[in-house]
Amino acid sequence: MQVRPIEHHIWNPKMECISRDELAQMQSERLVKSVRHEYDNVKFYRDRMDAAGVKPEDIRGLEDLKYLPFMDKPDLRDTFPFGLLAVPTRDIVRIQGSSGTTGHPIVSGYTREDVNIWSEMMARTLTAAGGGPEDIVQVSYGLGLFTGGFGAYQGADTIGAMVLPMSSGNTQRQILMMKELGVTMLCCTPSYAVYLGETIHDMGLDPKRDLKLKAGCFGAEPWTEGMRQRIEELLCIDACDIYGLTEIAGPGVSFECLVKQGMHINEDHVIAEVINPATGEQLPYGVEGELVFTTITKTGMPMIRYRTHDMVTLTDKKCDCGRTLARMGRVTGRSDDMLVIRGVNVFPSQIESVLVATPGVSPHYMLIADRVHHADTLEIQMELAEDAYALGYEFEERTRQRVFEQVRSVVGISTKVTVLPPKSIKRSEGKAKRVDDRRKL
Ligand code: DLL
Repeated sequence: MQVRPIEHHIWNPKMECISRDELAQMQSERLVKSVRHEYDNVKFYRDRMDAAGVKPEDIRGLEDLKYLPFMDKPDLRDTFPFGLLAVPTRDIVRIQGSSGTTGHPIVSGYTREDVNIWSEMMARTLTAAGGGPEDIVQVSYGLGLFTGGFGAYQGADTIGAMVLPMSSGNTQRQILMMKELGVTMLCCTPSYAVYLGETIHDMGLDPKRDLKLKAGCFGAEPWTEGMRQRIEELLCIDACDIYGLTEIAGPGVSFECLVKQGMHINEDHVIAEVINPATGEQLPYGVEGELVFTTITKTGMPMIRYRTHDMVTLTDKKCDCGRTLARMGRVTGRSDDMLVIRGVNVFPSQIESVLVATPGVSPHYMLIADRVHHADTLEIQMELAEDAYALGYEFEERTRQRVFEQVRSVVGISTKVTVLPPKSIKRSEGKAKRVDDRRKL
């Protein structure tokens, strides 16, 4: 759904529309310089490179990136909190963090310049979604250690918009402020956007009549095209995808423009590679694999070949918006979030795309993996929308059967499909938790 005619605004045309050749040259120069800086200033990188037999002078440009060793989340835990800093702590002006999947916190330290670069990335992001000084931006990502809230705040501040730093939670109050202030842009997780949209309708409000929202930047968790459609219909806006991770900067590492065909990667600040997660081999554009980032302008806590475990496909084709920055498609899953059920790889996004395409089904769900008599089981807990639920048992049965068959045909496994009454699945105000793998207990 395109709510308004597209007008492409570009925050930094010089960088966002740079020629691919010029970009490669710039990335090469920045890589050489940053690898030298990291080798000289961070023991971790020195030890890793020495162990791999690579010297900083071996890295002469982009083509030599493949010789550098990978790093991964456990390296951040092992060096927690300051072991990866490339500058003295007095030069660090901010700490942000994330809980990670296993609960041990990881933190990233930012110099003043790192914060400025991140703000620029988010200024590009909001501009690409149609934002400008005339906008009122509601930040409903958590403001705290999580990068979502501060990132969106900094970006909106940089473009000169009016910022409403709500943070997450207190949904009724969020909606009241959205309405009374005439908020035009919303930043939160896609699952929270759906929840906000449903609550707006439950409160008897009509987004077209009562709100001034035009667009939103939604990310921090995987979502699907079907989910985009739901959000656009519920809130009557353009919903753009936005990606990032604490280790690299925060939100804004890549962002969608209103063409909505993949997220532009801020390649003047990071080098993106896609690798085969099993072998580490670099893959060409157009082939799905694990995304790996190397920072080339970050001075506080730089990252070399950081494995994200996010599965994506890249393209370097120029976008209709005029940007030349390579684009990444939706994150289709995480190499570590993938469930293996009776030997079949299952990504939660596959199930989500079935659910959102089934009439009467709400986009809230839970997947429960378990082991019964040594065999894996997967239960899909889903909800019907209020009006569909009112249709009664027969509709419920038909829908259950339909989801069961669709999942079997798309994913290739039989599941137990449980239909719950409307609003019984816990709503999230931040990142939604959608998988409960009880086999790990
Ligand atoms: O989630 C940063 C962020 C905040 C991005 C707000 C977008 C909006 P972390 O908490 O470190 O940082 O989590 C990073 O979240 O590796 C992905 O697995 C996932 N993720 C982030 N954005 C998306 C997205 C923030 N658009 C991890 N689609 C990443 C799918 C996403 N997954």
